[in-house]
Amino acid sequence: MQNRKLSAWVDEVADQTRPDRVVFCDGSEAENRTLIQGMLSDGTLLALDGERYPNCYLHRSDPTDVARTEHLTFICTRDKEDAGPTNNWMSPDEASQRVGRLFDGAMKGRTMFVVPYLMGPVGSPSAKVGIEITDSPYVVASMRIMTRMGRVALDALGSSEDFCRGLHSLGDLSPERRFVCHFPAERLIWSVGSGYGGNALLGKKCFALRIASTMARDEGWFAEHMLILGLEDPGGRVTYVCAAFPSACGKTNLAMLVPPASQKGWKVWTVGDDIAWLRIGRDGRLWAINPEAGFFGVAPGTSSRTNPNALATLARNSIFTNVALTPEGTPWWEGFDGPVPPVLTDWRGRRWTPDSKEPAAHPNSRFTAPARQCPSISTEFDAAAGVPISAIVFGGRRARLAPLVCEARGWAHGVYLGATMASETTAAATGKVGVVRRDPMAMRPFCGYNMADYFRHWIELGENRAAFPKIFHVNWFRQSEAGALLWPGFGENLRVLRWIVARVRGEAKGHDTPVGIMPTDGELDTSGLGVNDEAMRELFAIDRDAWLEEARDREAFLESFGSRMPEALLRQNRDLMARIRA
Ligand code: GTP
Ligand code: SPV
Ligand code: MN
Repeated sequence: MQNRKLSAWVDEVADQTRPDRVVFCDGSEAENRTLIQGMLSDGTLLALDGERYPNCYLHRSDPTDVARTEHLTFICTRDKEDAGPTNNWMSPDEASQRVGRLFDGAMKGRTMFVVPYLMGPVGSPSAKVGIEITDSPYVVASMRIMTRMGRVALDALGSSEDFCRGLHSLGDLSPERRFVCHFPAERLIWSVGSGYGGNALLGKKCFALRIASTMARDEGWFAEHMLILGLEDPGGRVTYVCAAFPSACGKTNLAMLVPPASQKGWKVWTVGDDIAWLRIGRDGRLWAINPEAGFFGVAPGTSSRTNPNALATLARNSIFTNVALTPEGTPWWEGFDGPVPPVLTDWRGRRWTPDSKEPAAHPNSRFTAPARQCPSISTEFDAAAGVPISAIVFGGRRARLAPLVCEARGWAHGVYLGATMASETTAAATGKVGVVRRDPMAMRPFCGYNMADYFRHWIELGENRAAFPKIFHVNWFRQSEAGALLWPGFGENLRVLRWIVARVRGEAKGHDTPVGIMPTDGELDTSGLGVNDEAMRELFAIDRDAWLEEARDREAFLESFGSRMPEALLRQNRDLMARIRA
């Protein structure tokens, strides 16, 4: 191996973890075939029906290990304040004692894989190299789909010492000995005791968000939990939009949106579905790349009605985790096309019938699929410079309060809308589902430093930048008093995207309300939508008492950060209260 820092680290890790053998992954087809073969023989993977799902596999994770574990995720800075009140903190010394030791001999009897990977398009000045050392072949096969893995990453690295190190071991999978630790100062990640998604695929949330967000703060860019899409109008002009929604709140679906028949001539192109790295271009605009190469998408709810592009993407070369299995050997989940099969094997491998009490697929079951297979993949997916962003959209899952769409009055107000965002919790993380919590910029679980400093970074980077994107807030999940969804969502969200783009281009007037700018009558195309006027009114209704309560809660949230909270955001909240009272 050419890279001295890398070989020294690999030796050091092998000395500590004591694997039976060390494999340097090159990302080749042959290497992948050998890995898959091994996993098929030891039961880590099950082959799916090769006719309908060529080169597709099912993996069942440990039943205690099915989602990110935020309570076991730590930021290990010297000073606790630098992690901030929204992160768990552990001192680097304590991490060495409590977590570091769990790697001692952890890979005995196992193979240690060294996985070089590139986050971002080959040749992009924004791309970054990571190295994950892992004892999980499932992680290796997943990283091969989710990143540009192997040779290509080593070539990009050369002899440079600039790479993010991630050490991962399945350990004994015991939740008592499960930790995900981040050392931003050293660009180092330790993950032990979990083989699941964001806990184990260290290029994703650990590097591309938690570590990268600290790099972005230091270097003047953004690492965000955002999808990237291009909206093409009937004239062929494409406008690029980023959107940050919390986990399992609709990023993948919006990124792959298929316009309904009524929206003739419009098209959505997918650049990314989960993470965006944004830099200021020479033209003063914000340019985004998707650091990933695959989708780790929520399976339940994915159907040819909601997301046909996802179904087409996952039909080959994909790994399914914790979905149910039909007797024909095809994957199944709640919300899949067609009638519910009379008998299935559930995500834990047990016989399941429609009378069974629990869902057949785990609510956080996922597909891991190559992005290039997506029918709507953008021609700019591999563009080294990325795409220029015209609008940033924040959004959450809120049954009440938040309107279908509103626009910020300017950059600081937009940062405020993102900073005070709230959403009902989902199955993407362990813990209670359906509880409203503040999830600023959808980054609460993913910001690698003090979120008050993160807000300051946002405000400062966008100050006096005329070419920066406009900021919006959306909510697809508002309900009627009776508890029914008011908005059909999915493909129909295009109508909201169209208004956003019209505002960006100065083609829609909008009207001012206490909470932001909303479409004026007739600006949101509702033709053929099937939503009655009453429901449309409810989707934009502002309940003043509820909003005052909301503003008080936001104030308490902003103040919980103490003196590090930028005054500009406290002022925005006071202004909101004044406008509601007026
Ligand atoms: P992560 O991968 O966890 O970051 O999730 P995500 O933000 O990509 O969410 P995704 O698009 O996978 O959607 C999560 C769930 O919300 C799925 O069950 C979807 O079917 C559902 N969903 C997505 N968009 C909409 C929508 O517009 N309306 C409604 N009602 N549900 C939606
Ligand atoms: C999320 O929870 O936001 C995900 C899935 O995208 S995971 O990779 O597990 O973080
Ligand atoms: Mn996500």
